[in-house]
This record gives sequence, C-alpha cells and structure tokens, in this order.
Amino acid sequence: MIKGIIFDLDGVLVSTDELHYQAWKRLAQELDIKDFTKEDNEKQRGVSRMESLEIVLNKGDKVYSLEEKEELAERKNAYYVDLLETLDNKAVLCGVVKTIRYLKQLGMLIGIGSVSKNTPAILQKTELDQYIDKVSCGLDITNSKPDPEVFLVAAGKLGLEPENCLVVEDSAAGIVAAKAAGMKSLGVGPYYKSLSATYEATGLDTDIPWETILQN
Ligand code: B16
Ligand code: MG
Repeated sequence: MIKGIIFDLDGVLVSTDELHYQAWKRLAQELDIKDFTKEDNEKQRGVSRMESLEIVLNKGDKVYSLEEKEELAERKNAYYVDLLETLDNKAVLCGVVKTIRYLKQLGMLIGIGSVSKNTPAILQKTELDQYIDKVSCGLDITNSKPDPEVFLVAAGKLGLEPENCLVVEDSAAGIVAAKAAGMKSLGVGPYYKSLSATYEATGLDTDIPWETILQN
C-alpha cells in the first residue's frame, strides 16, 4: 500500500529543460563546441551536473583536468542560476498542482527526489514548496541516479518504508533508481513508453488511475 509519493522535479513537476539547455549551450560555445544540440541535452535528463558536463565535453576534442571540469560545471551553474531568476509558477507543468492537492486529500505524504542542487530555489520560485512535505535533493546525497540514494533519503525523511513509496519520474536513470530503492514507479514525459516503469502516463494532466495504483 502506498503512503507517500516521491516526485522527481525537472521534467515531472517543472519545465526547466530549456533553461538547462541554454546554459549548457552557452558553455559549449565558449569551449568552441558548436554542435551541442537539443538531442544531446535530452541525454542529460535526470543525470548529475558533472555527468552532464561529460556529455558536453565528449562533443569536443580537448582534455580537461578535474579542476578545470569543476570550474566549467560551476560556470554552467552560474548561467543556469541566472536563468532561474526568470522562473515563476508558469513553469509548473500541466496537472501538477491539481494532482498534488488530490493526493494530499487522499492522505498521501509528498516528497521530492531530485539530483538538482538548485531544488530549494526552484520549489520556492515556482511556489510548489507549499505542497511538499519533505525534500531530498542533490544537496543531501553523494550518489546520483541511477543510484537509489536520493529516493531512500526521501523515504527516510518522510518516515516511510521504500515499499510504501511510489516514485514519479521522467528519466531512465530515475526509474532504475526507483527499482533499486525497492519502490514502484510511474513514468511520465516524452519517453514514458521506453522507461520500463511500473505504471505509465504521458503526464500528470492525464487520467491516472490513482486509487488503483495506491492500493497495490
Ligand atoms: P543541477 P531531476 C536533474 O534534475 C536534471 O534532470 C538534470 O538535467 C540536471 O543535470 C541535474 O538535475 C542536476 O541539476 O545542475 O541543478 O544540480 O530530473 O533529478 O529533478
Ligand atoms: Mg527529471
């Protein structure tokens, strides 16, 4: 029986993909990588900041030291944080607020499981923070998805056993992480069909059989 829902943030509750893309694209151009595309950006979905940087650097031929890579990741984050200034509740994806309100009415605890270190700022700027019971994010963990750590920390903060949690995710790495945590999952977003989640939906704005899902 499900007692808590752990939502991924980017791509599930909020649309920040375009801002990540713009920030990585700016960095890529500075590094003379001219062909960083939206397709490359899709591979960064649910992937940590340093792993996302590797996806950018693989498009070029220069080799960077760890120190240089850390500076590059920080530079991209500064661009992204600047772009986040423009974020408001219009970035919240369709059906999100209605779904969370409904789940809370059913007595569900609501958690966040995101590898983004910008999670607190995003929740505050989009005003989603008012609906969230506990947050587990990049600031709480040492291992990114597909490692289950971010979801296990979320369950711990909610005071729930993994088998009583359902993860909602848009990335393959996130679904693997949910399984490794011993949690059922609902896959959403443009790739929902290929995620191998327990349940599937195009988005939270569609008819999802919540009562059945929560009883299993
Ligand atoms: P940051 P999620 C992930 O968030 C994004 O999908 C991914 O594109 C990003 O690289 C990662 O957060 C790290 O974000 O650079 O802000 O710490 O999908 O786990 O909510
Ligand atoms: Mg995501």
